[in-house]
Amino acid sequence: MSAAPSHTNTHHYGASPPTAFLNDTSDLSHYRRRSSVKVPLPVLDHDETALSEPLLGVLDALFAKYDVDHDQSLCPEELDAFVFATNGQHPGDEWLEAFSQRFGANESGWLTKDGFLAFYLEQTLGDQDETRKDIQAHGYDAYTLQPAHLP
Ligand SMILES: [Ca+2]
Repeated sequence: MSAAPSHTNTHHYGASPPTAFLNDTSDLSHYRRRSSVKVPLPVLDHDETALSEPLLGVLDALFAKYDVDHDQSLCPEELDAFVFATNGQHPGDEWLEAFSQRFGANESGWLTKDGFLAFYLEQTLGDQDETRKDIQAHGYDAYTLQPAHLP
């Protein structure tokens, strides 16, 4: 009994958190209505069997960008440039050829756009985040699927 009995002031703290929580929630819903807030877009369609329209738009643009000679295919040099920009690696000619043959190649053995999209469908079905990371590496927002420099 060396210390005097403490006052009960501390018990009043219990009243604060619920109020603060309610305020936070209403702030958040207000924030969501602002146009500047990022809305995640799906990378797969509703059935989760095909790539979503927004992702197809991004992949179209990327394929066109790396198809430097506009022959509707990525030759080993073009594909290598794409892979390097995506993950910082040069996988080598053998890998590039096998990749193109596996997903879709033209008579020259070069990756077609269908092949490019087939790869992204397979990867996205297996790991959606991997595809979001890929497009982020190319300057797109991983969640809005928009060019990252746009507001
Ligand atoms: Ca080409």
